[in-house]
Amino acid sequence: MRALVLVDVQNDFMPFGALPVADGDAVVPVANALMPRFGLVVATQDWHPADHGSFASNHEGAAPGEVIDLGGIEQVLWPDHCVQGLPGASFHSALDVGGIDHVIRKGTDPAVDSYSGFFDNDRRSETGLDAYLRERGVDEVVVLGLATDYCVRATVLDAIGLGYGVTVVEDGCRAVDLEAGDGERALEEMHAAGARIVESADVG
Ligand code: VGL
Ligand code: ZN
Repeated sequence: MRALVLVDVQNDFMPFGALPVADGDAVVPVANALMPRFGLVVATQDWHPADHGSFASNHEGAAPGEVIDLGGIEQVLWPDHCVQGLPGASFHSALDVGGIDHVIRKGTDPAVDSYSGFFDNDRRSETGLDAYLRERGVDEVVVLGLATDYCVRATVLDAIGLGYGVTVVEDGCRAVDLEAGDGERALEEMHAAGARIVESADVG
């Protein structure tokens, strides 16, 4: 049994958002086209409290893009984004949210970030995604969304580690590319770890 996993298709990751991903809105029609082909569709939603430790604004003198130590883990600092209940945290208005069966909210603990849809970055807490999928007999996930080099990458690597068969829909992903090539390197890393990388036209 396979499931489609839509990663963080939220306003703040769109070109008009607070943490803009170039061409991020291009993933929306890809998601909409694939959803009807899946019996189960799960979406992750970055869902931060305003005092989240990944926000540069919560660290005196810090700027977005800097890397700090947050609870013993390297943390890139970001502009405030996906604040719980604010418009930036909503799914893109053109996303067919009626096709989503379940939403997993992550990044809710101010002390630790959660790029992966499965675990916080410190791996101490689970989001419930693994249990949700297992209860429904899912053994294969098809993943797309934002951003290739952060939340898609982390979700895919964790899914592989948890034993799922994983396919990444390349044209359904876009990267932050803080450093040029980060998105490409993330795709190579996911492939090397065992993910299949395909185009949406090749998803059966
Ligand atoms: C993400 C940076 C910060 C993502 C979330 O969805 O890839 N990136 N928070
Ligand atoms: Zn975030």
